[in-house]
Amino acid sequence: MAAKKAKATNTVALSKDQFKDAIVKHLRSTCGTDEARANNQAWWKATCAAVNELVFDRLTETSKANADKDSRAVHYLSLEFLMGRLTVNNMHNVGVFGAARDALADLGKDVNDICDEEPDMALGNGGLGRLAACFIDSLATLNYPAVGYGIHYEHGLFRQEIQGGRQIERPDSWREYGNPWEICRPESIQEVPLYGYVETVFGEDGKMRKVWHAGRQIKGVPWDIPVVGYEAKTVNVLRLWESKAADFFDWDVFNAGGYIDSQSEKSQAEAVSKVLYPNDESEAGKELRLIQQYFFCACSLKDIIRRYKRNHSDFSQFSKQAVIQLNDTHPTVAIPELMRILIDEEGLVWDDAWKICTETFAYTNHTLLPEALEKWAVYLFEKVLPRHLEIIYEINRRFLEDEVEAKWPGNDEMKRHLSIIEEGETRMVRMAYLCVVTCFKTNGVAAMHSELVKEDLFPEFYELWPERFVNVTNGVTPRRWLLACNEQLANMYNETVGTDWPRKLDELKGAAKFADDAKFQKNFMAIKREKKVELADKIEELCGIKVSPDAMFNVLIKRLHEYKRQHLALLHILALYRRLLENPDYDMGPQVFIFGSKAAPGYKLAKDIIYAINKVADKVNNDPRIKDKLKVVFMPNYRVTLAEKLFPAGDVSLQISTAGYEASGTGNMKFALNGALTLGTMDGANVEIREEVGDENIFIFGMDCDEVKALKAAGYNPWDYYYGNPELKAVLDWLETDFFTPGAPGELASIKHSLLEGGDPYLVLADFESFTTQYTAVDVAYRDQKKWAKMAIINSASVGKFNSDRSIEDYVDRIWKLEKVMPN
Ligand code: CBF
Repeated sequence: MAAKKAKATNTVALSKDQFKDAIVKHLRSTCGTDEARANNQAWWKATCAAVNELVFDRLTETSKANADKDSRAVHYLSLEFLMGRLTVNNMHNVGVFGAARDALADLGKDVNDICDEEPDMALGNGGLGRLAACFIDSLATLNYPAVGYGIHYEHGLFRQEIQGGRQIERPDSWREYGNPWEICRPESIQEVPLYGYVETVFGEDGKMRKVWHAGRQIKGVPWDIPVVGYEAKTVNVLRLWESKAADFFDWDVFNAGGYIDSQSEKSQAEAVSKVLYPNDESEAGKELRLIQQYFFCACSLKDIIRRYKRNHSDFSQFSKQAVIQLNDTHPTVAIPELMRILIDEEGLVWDDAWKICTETFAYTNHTLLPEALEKWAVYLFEKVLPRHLEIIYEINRRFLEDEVEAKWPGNDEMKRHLSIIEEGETRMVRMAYLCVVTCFKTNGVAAMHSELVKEDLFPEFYELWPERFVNVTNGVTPRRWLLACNEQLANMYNETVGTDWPRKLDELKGAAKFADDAKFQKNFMAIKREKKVELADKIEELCGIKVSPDAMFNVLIKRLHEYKRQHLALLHILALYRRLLENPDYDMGPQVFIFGSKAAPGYKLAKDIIYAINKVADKVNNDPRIKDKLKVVFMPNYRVTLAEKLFPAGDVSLQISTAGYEASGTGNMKFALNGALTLGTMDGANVEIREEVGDENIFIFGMDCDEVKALKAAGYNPWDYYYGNPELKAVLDWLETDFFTPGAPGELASIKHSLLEGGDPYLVLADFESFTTQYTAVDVAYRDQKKWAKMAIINSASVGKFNSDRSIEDYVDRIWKLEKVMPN
């Protein structure tokens, strides 16, 4: 066991003693302290510096190999990279976790305490940003040439505090005291123009040219985060752009006494990379957001072109060398920017520039929600990016006059419908249309979602270009989401199926044959219990609530949104509570409901739901009448680091979105991998999880997508459900009383109103009965621990498909067409 355990986490790259020497050396030479005086911050930084000795070597080798081979690379443009912490992940990937842990132990330090010093790099909102982080991990692991491009936000997603049950947002400062993982590259600074006007000029050859006279320039300073492949030679780069004033301090104004004004240019420029917009699934609608998008696209394109020009004197090979993946519509402005560079700066004619763009860009759609499909007001574009608007108009004119006219001759209504410019009181640029019109591939993120992208979102575009639409089902990296966060289960799998599974997750299948084995079941459930004990301790530390690890842990962790239906779970909790109050012997096993979620600061109902969960929790957890059979926990400040404790400890994974609304979900995959059973709707990747684990090992409830559409078409009336189900009526009415908010009746009423007067847009009431019924089945199944163990093992062993390495191979095969550069 011991030998296998060592290999489990590492191929040894440094011995314990070498690592010890490296840490001690860096305490002195990097941190300016020594073993006797260093605090944990310094120990952490010295440990990172020791790891970086290996990382930086590989980084240099990788960039040299890529340059020498002039390899085709993918450029993943994303406004969000939700990286979490890097230390443990990098130690595992580079092969020194065991050595580092033992070296620190010898030096009297606990690896967990040291790694706890690292703030989360929370440069993303949720699923989309975390997916980007998993993808760059997999690209490096698979040795594919890739660069991630994003923004070096000064403040990542806000830190959530809960005060009196309500969410309070606090700024997140992830690099206040320096971050050992990033390298500033001033040699690659870029200038970005903004505002101004466009002039038409005629050259001596009589040819017309457009010249954009920018009103402002800002500077993009690149910070590189090394992305370390697991047991791989590749270390790729995540390049994040920080905005600075081009000439940041105006001495003339300062000398003339304008102390404040001299700083204003600087502040305006720095505002661009100051904060991540905390709106998940919805457009921020701010000029600053458009500037953010353009800023990082412009910097990244200049960077890509600079690298391309090292080996090429014209653009004929550009699309063979570079593929640019647009992660959602956020980086769409890269399209007119590349057109502008090619035509205005490089002198290409329109057709040649357009051909390059249509062969270079690909687009991933992550949602069908209309409010998340970005549209920018034409007037805003005109103000901030006047030349880009002209280019978009021309793309649109050619698209409508050539392609739409050819397919639907004389059909003006169709032209209006498909136009990249939406007419109306405020004319808008439809960014998703611009993507689909340009990109050689458009993909959805789960099989069902990709079908809906074709059928419901872009049906006419699909009719025009069926070959452009593909699916790539999401995945998660098993290195972070099993190996690093659940060492106990990882070791058990090493014993059972060998140590290749962190790369080849399908190998876990080998464990399924032990699903009936009593000893295996016992060990598997003992590990689950250990993780639940760890979580219970964390819950007590953070929330002051005692929960029993023997209760069934139901976990719902994701951004707060009505379509994700946290309030459906809340109604069910109220129903259980009511049943227990009416009959203290009501037959149910002890249950804990655990929530973790951030609400966008301006999303009132989402914040009300957080408040309601906390108020219900206060009451339920302190009610002696129900004898601890039910507990409710809201864990504050849900983020990657907390997720790493929650996924391994869950028994039931709640994936309860309205069918047709969750594009994929990735938490569902992480839970199943760690042996939780899904209670979910036929939505997103739940559908594919069910295919993998089998119908008998998952709990599906509620309407499917067709039923949702049919009910909406027939005219959904939530009052029918309210009056038709006395329990539902009772719990909704309960929210209006002051039972949960003594002395303040009506504080929770907004939830009821949204579900009745508000029309219940996500059909919570329609699915309530099916949900509670299926929950009874879950409870019964859980109480048969042998049966449950079998189901949990099958879940964990069967989800090899959801390895993000597989997703990346699908992207390579269907879209990117890359070749590996570094050897395996
Ligand atoms: O594809 C990754 C994830 O993206 C979202 O989070 C998004 O921001 N649109 C979706 O909501 C998830 O379903 C999806 O898994």
